[in-house]
Amino acid sequence: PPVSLIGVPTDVGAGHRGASMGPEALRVAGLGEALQARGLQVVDRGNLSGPFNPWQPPADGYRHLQQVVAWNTALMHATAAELAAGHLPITLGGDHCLAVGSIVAVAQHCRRAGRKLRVLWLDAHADFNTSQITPSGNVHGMPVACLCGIGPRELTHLGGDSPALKPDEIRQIGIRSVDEGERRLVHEFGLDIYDMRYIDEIGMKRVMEEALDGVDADTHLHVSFDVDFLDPGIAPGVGTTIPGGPTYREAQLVMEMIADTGRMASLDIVELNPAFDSQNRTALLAVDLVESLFGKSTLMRG
Ligand code: DIR
Ligand code: MN
Ligand code: MN
Ligand code: MN
Repeated sequence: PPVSLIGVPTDVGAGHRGASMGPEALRVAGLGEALQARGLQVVDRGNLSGPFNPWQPPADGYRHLQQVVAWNTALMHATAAELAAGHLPITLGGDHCLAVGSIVAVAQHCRRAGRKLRVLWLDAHADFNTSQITPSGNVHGMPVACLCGIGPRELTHLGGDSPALKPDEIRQIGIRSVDEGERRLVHEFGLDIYDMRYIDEIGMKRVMEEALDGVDADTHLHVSFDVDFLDPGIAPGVGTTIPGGPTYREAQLVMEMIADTGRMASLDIVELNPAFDSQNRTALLAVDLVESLFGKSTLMRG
């Protein structure tokens, strides 16, 4: 299907400024051209607009909740429109709070079409905090919890019904930073977390086989790619680097194995922060990996 790029230039959910520059950095790194070179039809919808970042401390456990809701509402509608048109939407973030809006739209699209949904959450973090347990108040640490029904009503019910997502529809890969209260909550909800230790022990190939198990012709696969998933040595351009992430080769394998399923139908690229990058190298790496996600490989299919 045609691919639609949706720029969402905001950092209202993050603890550092700069992810708002992510969409343009991805464009400058050649994302659109790279996808076209894969033979895809690419439509760049430009950037959504929304409130500026007021840079306030958290209130009642949330930073900038009203602004987060505004951006997510806009993204939910934009994503729904692309899916309804049969396009494959790519969210160009922006911080990871945006996955609430994109995934609520994807989940509704799947429910209506009677399709199964599988979300792959590539991240250093579990993003399963709540206002009670968050160490920061930053909503980019909360989107998975919101999607699973816990969080502020404006986000848990963004699309009307809640929860948007059942815990058994998501697989988290690359996780290596989970806050104390968050750890209890992910166990309580039974989230499937392939953390770095598990990846070290059984290897990325088997991890991906497990994470993709059950994905079939009837499955809508959504990939939520937080760029801090990658090892900071290769991807310094993010706000919250955590050491010990996947290597270049491991990350390529993740993307190639997702491409092999042929089922990816929507994608978020989030948390890229050009203010922490050098010479746009992290954006260039993200583009390289997204090419693999869309089927580029050394020997097969050109
Ligand atoms: C941390 C950081 N767990 C928090 N989360 C980040 O503030 O909730 N997620 N950076 O991507
Ligand atoms: Mn994240
Ligand atoms: Mn993260
Ligand atoms: Mn679909």
